[in-house]
Amino acid sequence: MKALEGIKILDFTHVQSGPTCTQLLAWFGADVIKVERPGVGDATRKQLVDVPGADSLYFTMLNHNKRSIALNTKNEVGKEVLTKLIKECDVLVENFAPGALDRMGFGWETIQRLNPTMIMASVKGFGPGKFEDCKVYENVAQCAGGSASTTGFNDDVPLVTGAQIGDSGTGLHLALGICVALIQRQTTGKGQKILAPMQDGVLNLCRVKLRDQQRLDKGPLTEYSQHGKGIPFGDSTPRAGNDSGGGQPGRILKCKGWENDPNAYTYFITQAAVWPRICDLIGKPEWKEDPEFATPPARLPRLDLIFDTIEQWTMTKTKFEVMDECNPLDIPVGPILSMKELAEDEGLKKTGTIVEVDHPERGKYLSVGCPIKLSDSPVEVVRSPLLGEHTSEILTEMLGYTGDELNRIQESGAVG
Ligand code: CAO
Repeated sequence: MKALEGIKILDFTHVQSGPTCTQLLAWFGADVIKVERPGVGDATRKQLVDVPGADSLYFTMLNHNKRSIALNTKNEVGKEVLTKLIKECDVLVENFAPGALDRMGFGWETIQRLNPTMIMASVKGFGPGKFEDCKVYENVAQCAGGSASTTGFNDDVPLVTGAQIGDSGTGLHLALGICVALIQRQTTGKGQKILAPMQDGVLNLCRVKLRDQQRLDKGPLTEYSQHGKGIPFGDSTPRAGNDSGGGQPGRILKCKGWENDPNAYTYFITQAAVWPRICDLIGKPEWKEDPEFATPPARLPRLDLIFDTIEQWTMTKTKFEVMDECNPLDIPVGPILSMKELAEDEGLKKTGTIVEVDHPERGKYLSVGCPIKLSDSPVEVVRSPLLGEHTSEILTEMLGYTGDELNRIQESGAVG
């Protein structure tokens, strides 16, 4: 028994944001039916191809545990099949460009009329307003949601991050919206419309930066390195480099081997509670009592000196030795782990966060499994479907088409 067993999801998603959401729902046990254009499919199937002729990793890593029906929803027979699917399913998830579903003839009013209990969940780039008609990809959302203006160093250009907070982040937001709408439906008996705009999702994840924007009105952000360097603040939250976003100053520091290894670094947090232990560890016991270093406010203008001194110590250790020495002392540190190191991490493999999946076209590959662990709803990662792999079984077993009716649909060109 899985948490979402019995829930049928009509999955009109493509690229990354929507598929992230429906993959999670599939992992929690929902029957996710991915609707794709016959002969074409989700554009990512053929993007960044590494094995000629096979579905790309981009596609396979975002579409596990789903079924695929190849259906032309702009063709009359295709619309007939889609109408049946809408009546049959609990949730429709989509991340088309604004207006695409209306142009297809399946806007919210139509869906509600066909199935009043259906939940319709959408990712769009922007919510209602002047940008609502824009197409949006990951980095546009990172820029428009406040992430890029606050990422990077204050003397350099804005930066986008490697974490796909616009796409996968919004997919997560949407999945939560769907789960709570399913709970609300148990009381109301009605479906509802859910919108997760990517700009809003990114801004939600940048909440602490809006916090700092308002603190800035009251004076300089003293925990930012630029304060210690004497660089004046402007009128908006600046880029904070590798400063920690909270009240405990932190930095990325070099470790042994940094000259040749781009990831021989550690994150080091000078948490106030363990300051005396940090002083002993780095050979500066006198800083424990020195009024210039003993308290957090006294340390703020001296963070460069403090972290330079800590770095003299971390440079004598590998990033893992830093962890080994700091963890028993409760000093929060974190090694900068490369993708190679994560892919080889036995602990992550054991918990199912890194999984090996076998695929008929491409063979074995690694993927990120479900990062949310439910004790009563275990996840087995199943390979992504080939385009239209489940068309026949969905038409017959789920929609009940047989005989002449089935032949008519199959011969119409609406399915593949
Ligand atoms: N049968 C027939 N037609 C289909 C179909 C099917 N099964 N599935 C999709 N289509 C059609 C759509 O109806 C649409 O047609 P119209 O433009 O004529 O209405 C067309 O395919 C293309 O859809 P699209 O506009 O969504 O796709 P795109 O490649 O042009 O744009 C994207 C992609 C991501 C920019 C856009 O979908 C978007 O802005 N989505 C919302 C925001 C979002 O999710 N962005 C993140 C994507 S991940 O980085």
